[in-house]
Order: sequence, then structure tokens, then C-alpha cells
Amino acid sequence: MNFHETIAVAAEPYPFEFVPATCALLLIDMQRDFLEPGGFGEMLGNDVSRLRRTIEPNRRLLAAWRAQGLQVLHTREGHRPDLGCLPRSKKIRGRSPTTIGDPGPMGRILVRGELGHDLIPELYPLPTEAVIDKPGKGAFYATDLHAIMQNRGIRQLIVTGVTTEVCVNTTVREANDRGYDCLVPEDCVGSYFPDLHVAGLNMIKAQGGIFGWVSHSEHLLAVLQ
Ligand code: C5J
Repeated sequence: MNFHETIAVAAEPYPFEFVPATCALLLIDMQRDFLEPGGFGEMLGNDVSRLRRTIEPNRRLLAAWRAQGLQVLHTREGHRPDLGCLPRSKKIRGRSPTTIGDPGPMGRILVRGELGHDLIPELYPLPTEAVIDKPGKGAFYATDLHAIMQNRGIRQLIVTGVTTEVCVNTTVREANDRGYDCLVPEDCVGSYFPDLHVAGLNMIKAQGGIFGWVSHSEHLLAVLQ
């Protein structure tokens, strides 16, 4: 694979063209509390297997991406231990008896430094891979992601992770507004809600790719050789 040559990947609504040297793999919120049995997501009654099916395709894609020496970024959704970056609206939303910052099954819920907030071991970052701690759903809001991308010459993103309709979708929209092209491999993103997963992908690729492109990890793996 030539780092600086444009490569076309099968995608919807039409092939996604990217230059490996300036394209990063961005894994969104593959955190224990969202994905692991016994975590906060499951405590709320969600079926974590719907998210866990994304682990293996992500693991394969990440390994292939790393093997080519390409850039990788990770995000974690969470808050400072003093909860200074947690808006009251987010704290009370859902009227759940247990909310962000409270003790949960894997430490304080969505608080930085707690076990549940950490990334799952299967996709753990290397020391050279930036981890972006984000207080919101979008990875650009109140983070240094944009500066990191500018400094590293990143112009395109392969966006994976959870959940399809929330943090993945919000991040793709934010990236699109900042002039970045995003490709979403559908098997590498997941939702607790199958219909919202499908809707989330449809929203990205509709209207000629209004927010980006949708593909499958197999198409990416085929060109990463
Ligand atoms: C993410 C959420 N990561 N659903 N968070 O999508 O609250």
C-alpha cells in the first residue's frame, strides 16, 4: 500500500476515496461501562451483546490499520471527578435513580479514572495513540481533537465505535461541518437499539452522503495490504 496514493473503498452512496497518510481511524467510546456485562449499560437494562458484536471487527480493523503504521485516535465519554464539566441537564436527564457521577458497578459512572470509564482491553490504545476525553456526545465539543487533527495533518476519518445513533452520529456530523470526510464501517458501530442503528447509518449516507459514507470493514481490510 502506498501511503500517499488515493485509495478507493466500496461504500455507499459511492466509493470513498482516501489517502492513508492523512486518514485516521477514530474509535468512539469503546468503554467498559457501555460494552461489558456487569457495566452501567447493562445495569440500565440494555443488551450489551448488541455492542459487543462490534469488538471483533474493530479488533481486526485496528490490527490491520496499525500494521500499516496509520494513525489511530480513541475517545472516551466521561467527566472530571469533580463533575465540573457535567451540565446539570445531562446529570438529571432520564430521571434515573442512578446517574453520572454516582457509584455504579464499575466505579463512579462515566467519571474519568474509574474502571467503567476505561476502554475495553481488546481495543486498548498504544502509548502513541491519542485518547480524547470528551464530556459530550460529539468528539469535537470541548476537546482538543480538532487541534490534534490539524497538527497531525489528518483530513479524513474512519469512524467506528458506539453508539451508532448517538456519539458516532454526532461526531460524524461535527467532523463533516469542519470539512473532514468520514467513512463509517457498519459492522464496527453498534447500538442497543437495532432500528436506531439502521436509522443512524441511513442518516449518514442519505442525500448523496450528506454527512459521510457507510461501508463494511471487509472492504477496508481488502485495501489495507
Ligand atoms: C455514546 C451514549 N457513546 N449513548 N454515549 O453513544 O450515551
